[in-house]
Amino acid sequence: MITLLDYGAGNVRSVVNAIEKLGGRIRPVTRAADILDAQKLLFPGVGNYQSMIRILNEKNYIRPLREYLEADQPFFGICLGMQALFEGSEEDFSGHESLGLFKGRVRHFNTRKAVPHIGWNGVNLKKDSPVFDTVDPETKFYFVHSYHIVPEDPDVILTTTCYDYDFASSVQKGNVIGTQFHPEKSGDAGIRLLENFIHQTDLRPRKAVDIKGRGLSKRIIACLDVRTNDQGDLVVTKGDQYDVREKGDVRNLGKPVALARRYYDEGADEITFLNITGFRDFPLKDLPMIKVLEETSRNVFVPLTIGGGIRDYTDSNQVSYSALDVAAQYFRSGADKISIGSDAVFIAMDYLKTGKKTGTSAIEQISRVYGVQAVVISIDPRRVYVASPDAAKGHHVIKTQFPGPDNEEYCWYQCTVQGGRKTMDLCAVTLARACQELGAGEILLNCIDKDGTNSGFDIELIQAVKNAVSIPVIASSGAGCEDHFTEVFQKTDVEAALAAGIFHRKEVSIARVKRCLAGEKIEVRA
Ligand code: 1PR
Repeated sequence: MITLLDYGAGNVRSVVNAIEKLGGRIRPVTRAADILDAQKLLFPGVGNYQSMIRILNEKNYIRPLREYLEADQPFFGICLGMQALFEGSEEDFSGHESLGLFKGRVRHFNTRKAVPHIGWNGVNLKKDSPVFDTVDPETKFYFVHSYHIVPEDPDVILTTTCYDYDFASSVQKGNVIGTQFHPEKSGDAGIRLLENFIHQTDLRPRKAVDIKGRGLSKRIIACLDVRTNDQGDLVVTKGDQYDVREKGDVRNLGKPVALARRYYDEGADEITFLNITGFRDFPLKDLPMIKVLEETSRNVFVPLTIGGGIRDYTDSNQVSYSALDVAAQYFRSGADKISIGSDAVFIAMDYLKTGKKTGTSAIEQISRVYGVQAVVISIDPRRVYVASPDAAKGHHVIKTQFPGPDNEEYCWYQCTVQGGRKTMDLCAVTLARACQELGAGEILLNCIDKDGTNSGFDIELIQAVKNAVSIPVIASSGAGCEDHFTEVFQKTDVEAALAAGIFHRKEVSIARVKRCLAGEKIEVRA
């Protein structure tokens, strides 16, 4: 029996699904006494350290947790669940009591690389621990965090990972284990780690070792644009420059859950669902998408992002829901990140007009509760050609290598909302920067001109946005062959590339893309 400490933030569904898949049974902690009764305690934490520690204090969990840990009983802390073992965090200004089992604090990444550190990275193993039994040393695990632990005692370090510099990526003392990475999101290797935890009786490390792992991978993301067709079926569709109809009908490329499973099996590093008509529906009434997440997360153990319709909403009975309510439902259903499209444009325009953060926008609220890494901004820009920089009226201008129809040498990228139906007086570069300031953790950069064309990513757009922000950027739209992925990673510093059409139509497999990248010495997850 595994006792699960769920303090109510983020996606614990995947952990539960993984344990149940392994034949383990879960008992949730509902009162402090359940902690002391546990045989094995699993503490998955996502989001914000301060709100986690506040909740642990409010529920009077600190004292029983300390007692449990000091008795060297089996414990597995994931992400914040590991950070909580230390004496405090730079993310916490409240002065609340932490567990303090290990000496040391949690610090923000001090790097010029993109933060959050998101993606599949290797580990250097320092101890021969039963939890790593049967795990290939070249294995990569999924990380998503802006803060990392700095233990005072090097003896507690189980693994280190390199992100610009080496940091402690997991710890172990006796039967108490904590990982910064998410085993429940790390495919088969992560599942094996959890399996070792639930099935081994003695988890204590046997001896010191020094086994080197690999570096951070560029991520390959499969994207599923989902909507209801005219017959009322929820289908994966795909547009050409956002037009998803062919001879009047919505293109039907398959079922969302089955297709996501296929991409997981084929080695996708992440899967993104975009509910493309979410701008006119209300997600909390749109139960099929919630069901899609619930069913997908049962068998798919890589990160899931969901977008479409995430905004404040008042229903016909005048009941109001916040974007935070919508996001919370998605996280509970198995999503790891939410993606905001149209609403991000409105939020950014308000912010740029006043120069003030209200603290109430969807971006600010969701990142405050769930952490910046949980908030992706999906940008849908369209290229606008101009004869001179002045004609762009203050928008970020690019001197393009691909002149316009009237030989214009300059262009800017205009934001759109409602799936490209409405253009706005804002450019993609300014939107990305404003959203980062408001607390977004990643940019999903589409391009309407390129979408579905198979002509390659828009390198000029991608370079401009990547240079403007310090959060990770996912290049999207236009992939037509494996060389396009090589091109985008060689010509820009993006952390990930996303494609839809070529994967749906089986023109190129994810494995082939990765083989091609590996051949060009670009680090990928095998
Ligand atoms: O505005 O918050 O409700 O979110 C709606 C979301 O739906 C946005 O993220 C928006 O990008 C997306 N969306 C809306 N309409 C469409 C459409 O296609 N008609 N899809 C749409 C966006 C772009 C990518 C696509 C890549 C790669 N699709 O998702 O997967 O362009 O395609 P390719 O590899 O085939 O070229 P909100």
